[in-house]
Amino acid sequence: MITLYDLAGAEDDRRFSPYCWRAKMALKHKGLEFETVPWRFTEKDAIAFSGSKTVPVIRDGSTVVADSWNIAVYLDQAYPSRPGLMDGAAMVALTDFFQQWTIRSPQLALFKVILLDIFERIHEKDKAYFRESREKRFGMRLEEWAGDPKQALAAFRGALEPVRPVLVQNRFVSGHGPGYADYVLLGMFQWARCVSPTRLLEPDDPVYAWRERVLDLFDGYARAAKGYPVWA
Ligand SMILES: N[C@@H](CCC(=O)N[C@@H](CS)C(=O)NCC(=O)O)C(=O)O
Repeated sequence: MITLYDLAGAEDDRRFSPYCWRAKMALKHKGLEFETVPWRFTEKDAIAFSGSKTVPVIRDGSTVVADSWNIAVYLDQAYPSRPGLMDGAAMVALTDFFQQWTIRSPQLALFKVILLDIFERIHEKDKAYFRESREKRFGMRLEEWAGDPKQALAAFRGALEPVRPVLVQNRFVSGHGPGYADYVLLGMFQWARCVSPTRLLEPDDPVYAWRERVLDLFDGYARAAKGYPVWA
C-alpha cells in the first residue's frame, strides 16, 4: 500500500493542494492502492524523512518520492505494465512543458482569484506561516496581491485560451484518453473547488465539458472531494 502525504485545510478532509491532486489522480490512473495522510504547511517534521519541505510525498515500500512530477515519472517507471501516464520519452518531455506552462500561466492567474479563499480555509496553525511566506514571495500583503477579483478571473479565463482548441478537437488534453497532462490541469481546478465558491467557467466553455469528463473518472473520485459544487 502506497502512502501519500496530502495537504489539508482546517478540516482533515479538505484536501486542496493542486500538486497532491496531480499525484492522487496519477495513482488512480495506475490503479494503485493508496492511503492519504493529512498534512499541514507547518508540519515539516512529518515529511523530513523525504528531504522535502513540500507535499506531495509518497512512500512506496522502501522507496520515498517527493515532488508531483517526480512521482508521475516514478509511477510509470516502477509500474510499466499498468496504464501509462505518459507513453514514451517524447510525451514525457511535452507533458513536462505542459505542467511548467500550467504553473506559470493559468495556475498563477488562478492563485489571485482564490488566494483569500485559501487563506480562510487553511488550518489556524498554518495561518501566520502562510501569510508571512507568501507576503515575502509577493513583496506585498495578500490582499493587495489578490487585487480586483473580476480582473483576476478574466485573466484566468484568458490564460486558458491555448487549451480550448485542443479540447474541441480531443476529449482529453492527452488525446483520446486521459493522461498526466489532464491531471495537471484538473489539479488546478480541484485546488480552486476545494476552497472557493467562485464560478470559474461558463458551461459553454470546452474546458467545462472536459472538466466534467475528468471529474467522472475513477467512479467520480475527484468529484467526491470536499469542496464547493461544480457550478452548472
Ligand atoms: N514542485 C512541487 C511543489 C509542491 C508544493 O508547492 N506544495 C505545496 C502545497 S500545494 C507545499 O507543500 N507547500 C509547503 C510550504 O509552502 O511550505 C511539486 O510539484 O510537488
